[in-house]
Amino acid sequence: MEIHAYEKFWLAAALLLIVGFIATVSYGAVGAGVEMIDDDGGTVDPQALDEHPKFSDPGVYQSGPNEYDVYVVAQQFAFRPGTAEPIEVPADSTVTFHVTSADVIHGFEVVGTNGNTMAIPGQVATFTVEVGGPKEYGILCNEYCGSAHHAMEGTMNVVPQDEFNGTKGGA
Ligand SMILES: [Cu+2]
Repeated sequence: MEIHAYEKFWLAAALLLIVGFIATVSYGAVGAGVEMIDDDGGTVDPQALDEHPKFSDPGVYQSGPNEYDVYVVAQQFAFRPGTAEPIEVPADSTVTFHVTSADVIHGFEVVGTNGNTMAIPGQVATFTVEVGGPKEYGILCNEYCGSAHHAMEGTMNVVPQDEFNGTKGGA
């Protein structure tokens, strides 16, 4: 069977596009610092967060040298901590977030980092962000959660190590 030269060309071009699409989707999924959230964080009772060892007093806990755990509760329409008081972490550290919701589904995105997850009642989302030098980051809710969703935001301050005010739990 004779295949016309133009047809061969367009077949090859279509194939190249398919390979290109698969490559960009794969890069988007695993490259570029993107970390998939799975069920590693475990579950909690959203009605009993005040009995949880960490979510009852959400905030920054030290887990090792330059390593911190940050427990965040999202609730209509604020992040604890984050909204009323900024999340404060020292520069050049590894920050693992544990995020859950006390009421409805929220989003939790640390703008400009790889930190971005849904906050689901009963579920703890865990992901790690490497922070560099001192900088102020915005935090956003990016799942529609009610009438004041547009105002649900917060701040994370990366401060110089010698200005860091310490953690909860005295670790
Ligand atoms: Cu929201």
